[in-house]
Amino acid sequence: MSEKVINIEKKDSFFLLTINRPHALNALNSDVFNELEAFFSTFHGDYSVKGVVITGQGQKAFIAGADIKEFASLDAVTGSALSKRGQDVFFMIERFHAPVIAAVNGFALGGGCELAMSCHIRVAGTNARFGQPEVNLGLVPGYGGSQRLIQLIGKGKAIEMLLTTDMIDANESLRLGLVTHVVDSGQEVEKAFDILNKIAAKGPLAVHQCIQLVNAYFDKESNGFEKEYKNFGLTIGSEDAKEGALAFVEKRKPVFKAK
Ligand code: DAK
Repeated sequence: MSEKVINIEKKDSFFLLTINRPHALNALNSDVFNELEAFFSTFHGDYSVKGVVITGQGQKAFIAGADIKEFASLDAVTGSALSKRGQDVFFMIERFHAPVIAAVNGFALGGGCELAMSCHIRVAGTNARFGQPEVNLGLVPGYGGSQRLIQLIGKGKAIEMLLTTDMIDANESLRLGLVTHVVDSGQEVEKAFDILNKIAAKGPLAVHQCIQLVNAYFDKESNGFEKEYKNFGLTIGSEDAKEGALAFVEKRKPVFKAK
């Protein structure tokens, strides 16, 4: 059996996933995808899990892209299949029932930037660098980057980043909305857990449904407004919504049960 490439630590109702291939700047190889897929398929819908933080081992790189040494032998058919597989794993992150936060420590390039963008929230350390350098290799992004970059920072800046491959630093990524917080290098994970702690006190079904609604906006098959009134009905009929209202009236904190 191959050695684990993701350290998985349980911290109360949260998980910290650390991509652990520092010799390759945490580049994404097939083992990383297998372990991400196993983790997110195991815990999807388990409301005792209230959030996940993903980071990279060390302070140099979050993830410096897909493992370049692994995809040299791919052809059009196998490459396309692998791209689809990677996209599906990143959709699992994007659709997870609880918030997934990328704590970006250093380089987030290519597939690393794509993984960060599939997370719900991104926190950057001051040494973070984001980029999509695929065209340097004669490639296009393969894990959703060409779409999510536009969603997050808009067409103009996205196309410039994709074509020039220029990296942007933490402050520029904050200005563009690619990340929502910049903290001192080394404090990314702590900041991510602060955010998770805040969200963990909310109604878990409602949190899940907010994630679904935001995703629906970008899903061409979905009507987000229709989904919103349907989800509203689901949440207001839940035990948690009754508890939320009662707790407000009784001036106490609600105790949600994900029911
Ligand atoms: N893959 C494999 N190894 C990598 C790597 C990567 N992406 N990035 C770095 N490394 C390795 C280096 O080879 C080096 O290993 P040794 O030579 O020591 O054995 C070690 O990490 C340290 O890197 P450097 O010596 O280069 O460190 P520097 O500080 O000098 O430079 C750097 C840091 C991040 C600027 C540089 O390492 C760099 O430019 N790295 C490559 C960045 C990059 O181009 N990443 C790929 C982006 S394209 C696909 C789907 C998706 C994709 C591809 C295919 N299919 C489905 C087929 C996506 C592609 C991408 O992500």
